[in-house]
Amino acid sequence: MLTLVVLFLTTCQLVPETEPSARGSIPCLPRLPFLGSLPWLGGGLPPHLLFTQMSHRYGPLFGLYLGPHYTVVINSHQHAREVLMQKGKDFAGRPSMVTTNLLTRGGKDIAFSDYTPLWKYHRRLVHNSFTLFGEGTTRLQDIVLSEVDSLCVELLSSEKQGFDPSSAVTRAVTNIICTLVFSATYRHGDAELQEVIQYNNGIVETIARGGLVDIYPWLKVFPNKSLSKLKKCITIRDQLLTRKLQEHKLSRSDGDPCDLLDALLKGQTSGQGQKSSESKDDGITDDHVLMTAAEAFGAGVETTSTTLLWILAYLLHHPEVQERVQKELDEHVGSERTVTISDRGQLPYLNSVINEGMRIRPVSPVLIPHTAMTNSSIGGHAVSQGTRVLVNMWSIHHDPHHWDKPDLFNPERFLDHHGQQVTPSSFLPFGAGPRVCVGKSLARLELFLFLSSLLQRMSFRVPRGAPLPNLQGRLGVVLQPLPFKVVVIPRAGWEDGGK
Ligand code: STR
Repeated sequence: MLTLVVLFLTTCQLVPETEPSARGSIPCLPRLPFLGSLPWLGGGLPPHLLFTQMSHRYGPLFGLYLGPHYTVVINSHQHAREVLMQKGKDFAGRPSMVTTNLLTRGGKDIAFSDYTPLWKYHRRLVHNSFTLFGEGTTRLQDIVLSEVDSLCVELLSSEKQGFDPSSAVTRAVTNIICTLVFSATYRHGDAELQEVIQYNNGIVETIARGGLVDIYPWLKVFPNKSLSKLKKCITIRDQLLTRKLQEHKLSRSDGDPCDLLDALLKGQTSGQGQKSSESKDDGITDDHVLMTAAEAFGAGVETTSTTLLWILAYLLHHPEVQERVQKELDEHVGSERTVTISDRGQLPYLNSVINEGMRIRPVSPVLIPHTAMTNSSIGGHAVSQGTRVLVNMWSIHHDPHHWDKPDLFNPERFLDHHGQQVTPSSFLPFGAGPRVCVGKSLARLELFLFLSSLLQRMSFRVPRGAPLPNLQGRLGVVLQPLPFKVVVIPRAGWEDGGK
């Protein structure tokens, strides 16, 4: 055994430096032929913690080989800003991966598709369709508020001994996305809504990013339980969405688009969406429309519901924070009316609680991998085209040089001495630059409306004798809290569920 280890360690010194320009002087983990640095990445820690630990040894910027793929890991906000913003275009590419190719029909979506002119047009369409709901109308807010109301009623009539809030929260958030994507609103327990929730869960369970097939694509020829479950869920998803797409095609009108599917169908036949005869590109195809809708679910449901649950978990640990939010709500809104988005400026403490939740438990602790589209540099070190770049948001959000006691839940770090909101430069929960989250403003709107109404109408406590929620979390496709139970206590005026 010892000889093996020694052999192991000596061979890694012998690996010839085949890509000196790509390595530059960025410190790099040892590596072996074929395996790359994988033998040094064991130990069972999830990637965000492993990379944070390594940054203590190698510095905030280091390289490693995921099998054959040279990958740079970024752990400081300066380098993150350089890669995402200053040189955003240089690093806006995405690697091609087996699981995400399956999920998106080879990159016909927004999040995982490589950076091309068609992608830019496609992204703009989606972005515009969100603002179409928001700007100048209160439609988006009405959709969210109606789900918030039902969620409050459901929670207020829930089991008095304590219950797990996650399915109610997921259902509410899923319903919002259903309305935005294909104008369906489901009643509690609807079979189709249940189907959506189920296939989504299946995908979430099986797709956990960074699996071995994404490093060695040839592994996909071997039977693989989770890959086949993933395929099954994708088939169910595609059937449902194809049906919705057909319905939309039949009922199209010339007026303003009423949902995301409608907006994409309209975008297909105008501008760059059209198939151009001189180039190879097919414009926005039906596949693009389907994959965008599918992604809106995955991205819109997992992230928002997880963030809400993290914030609830922290509020259970910090009842004083919960009380202070409620005090702020009582002072500025009261209990006589619904909180609306126009109250956002008046509720700096609540906004800080939301920010602190996203800082301390970012749903995406390591951002989706970027790739260098051209030869470029990071922190003055040369980085060659094709290099993969991982931004470790976890270590940026827990950097002790920028955050005092980073492991402490303390919303006040987002307030200045006058109680005004501030946004520290080490806070990038949605990423930044050309690949910044498309759903950012929708997400912020939802988080605000959900938390303000929930805390206006009820208080959350740990059930008698139950433990406080575990704050460690579990990394699947996003960083999730482990299941926990709450008791809901109606606040004055909300004892019967609603007014
Ligand atoms: C969740 C499961 C699913 O059904 C579809 C998707 C596609 C979009 C993914 C989403 C996933 C997980 C969270 C992601 C999102 C795109 C942006 C978001 C990765 C896999 C984050 O970056 C947090």
